[in-house]
Amino acid sequence: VDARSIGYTRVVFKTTISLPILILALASCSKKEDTKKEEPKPEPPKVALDAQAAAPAQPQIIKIEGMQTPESILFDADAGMYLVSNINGKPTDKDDNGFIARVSKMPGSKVVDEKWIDGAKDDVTLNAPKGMALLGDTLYVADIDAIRMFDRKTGAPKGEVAIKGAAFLNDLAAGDGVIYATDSGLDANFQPGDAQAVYEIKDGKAKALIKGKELGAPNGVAFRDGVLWVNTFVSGELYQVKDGKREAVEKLPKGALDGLEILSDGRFLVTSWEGQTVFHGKPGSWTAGPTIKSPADLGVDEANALMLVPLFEENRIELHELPRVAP
Ligand SMILES: [Ca+2]
Ligand SMILES: [Ca+2]
Repeated sequence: VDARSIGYTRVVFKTTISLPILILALASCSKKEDTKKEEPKPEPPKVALDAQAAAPAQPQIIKIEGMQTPESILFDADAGMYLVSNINGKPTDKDDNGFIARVSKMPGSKVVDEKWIDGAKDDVTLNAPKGMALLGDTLYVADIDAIRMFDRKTGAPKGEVAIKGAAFLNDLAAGDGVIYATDSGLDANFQPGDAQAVYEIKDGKAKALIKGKELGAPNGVAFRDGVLWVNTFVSGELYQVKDGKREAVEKLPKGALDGLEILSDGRFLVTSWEGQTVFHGKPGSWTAGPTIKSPADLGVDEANALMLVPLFEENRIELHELPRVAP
């Protein structure tokens, strides 16, 4: 468990910077008062101070190990928990061994319940959990060809919505009283087929908003200001789904897109396996962020200015500082 707990580099960094500045301030104060009576006090260690002041602020990365093919992270702010979906095996295998881990939010993030929801239990079915969304008291989890529901507080199973013809349900997003779901339509060899779709789930029923081979393998989905956004794993595109059509289609600088989040200030975050990064910006204007290998479906904790990234092929999650807004 100790290996999963994390450090406080940010706090240490701030402390080392502030101490010499404090000494300098005290030294200069006393110098003004005492110049007539005493000899000048020794200069503070100027070289050391300059060296510390010149040190660049290192981006803080918190790594939490112990995951098993993590695909998605969702911040449940009410619970103060980062939920991590763990496929634990292949993303298309119905092996009923997937699980949802609960990681306490920052500061002091650590795994508090590794298998909070556990497919290995008899009363829980969870094969290869991927995207998640919260709506009311319910946690929704995409799982190959079904969307499973759980009690948001206890994790107890609450049923499922099976989607006929679904092959690779991937990400979920909550809208106005509905859940949106992507189906990447990938087979076991990651080839996209007929099942590609974007669904709306309402009152326990799924309806395809758009479906077909030309969708580029829809992956991340986000809903903001009445607009439904989707990114794609195979074609590397971002687009809106509107009235059964793709609109405002654009390619990002790199492909194999996975996670999609829209921040409260309107900026988009898009993870790219090909770019090994998180792109941030707005449609038409993208900047690459930190290097992250196999970055899957990220979450955000805006109060702590963090993006929460599962490293699909590394069995860990990383918490990175949110990109700052350009001055
Ligand atoms: Ca089970
Ligand atoms: Ca995904």
